[in-house]
Amino acid sequence: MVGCALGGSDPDVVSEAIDVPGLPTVLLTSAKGTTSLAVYQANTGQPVVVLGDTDNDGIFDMLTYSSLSADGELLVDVEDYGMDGQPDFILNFEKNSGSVYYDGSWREVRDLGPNTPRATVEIDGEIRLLHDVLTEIGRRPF
Ligand SMILES: [Ca+2]
Repeated sequence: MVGCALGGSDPDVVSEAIDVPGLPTVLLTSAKGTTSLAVYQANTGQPVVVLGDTDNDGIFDMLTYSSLSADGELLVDVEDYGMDGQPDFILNFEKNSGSVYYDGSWREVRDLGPNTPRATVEIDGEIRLLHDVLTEIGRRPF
């Protein structure tokens, strides 16, 4: 079944879903200057793959994919900014570890945990907030 108008009462949100029982759900959403195409795990509704057009120029420029357990628990999350084939940020929830690809090499994320907004990365001897480093290398909110 193809559905539409999932944006609810917000006129700035337009969504189109392909939702077939027993199969992953595909949802195309345009909202607030960004567009995304997402595939969700069939039984849990957790996102598996998200393609993002973060500046709404009609070109997808961000890829996020996740490894999930059968019950939808997030195991690994990978983000590629610019969709250049080089992953930029990896979180491994089983190992409670993360890495950022910065200036040609992988840097370990520090201070992961329940207070993830305070996570940091050491860049050339300087301890920087993870959020700031990800923004610098191309992560865009969407
Ligand atoms: Ca990349």
